[in-house]
Amino acid sequence: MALALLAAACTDDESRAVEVTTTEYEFAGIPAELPPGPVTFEVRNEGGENHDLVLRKVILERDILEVLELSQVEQGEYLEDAGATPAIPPGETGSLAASLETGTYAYLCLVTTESGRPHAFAGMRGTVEVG
Ligand SMILES: [Cu+2]
Repeated sequence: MALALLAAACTDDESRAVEVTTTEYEFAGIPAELPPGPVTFEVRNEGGENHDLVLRKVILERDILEVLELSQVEQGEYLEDAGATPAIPPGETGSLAASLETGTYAYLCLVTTESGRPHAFAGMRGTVEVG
């Protein structure tokens, strides 16, 4: 126990790493549950189009696709920005560091298809329970 506490105290800047891959149009590797604390999502784009990983904390529950149809201001009532990777080109990687708090997080890809809709609508979305 003492050892565990010591280890925890010494790992302030050592964040949990989650390896994520993106393809058209899905994320792989993001668990349904994560413990609170620092985490780094290492995202490798194995698809043929750009992708990103956007993380938002859920403030008020509502279907993510409905929320995405709202204005930016209205979206803020439901989701709080928790970080994002840049758009990642095919074959490349990007990372997203966040400090998770207890609650629900939504993740999604906001790169748009030719029709102008974010990839989230094509399936690149999900939630993580933190606690
Ligand atoms: Cu995408």
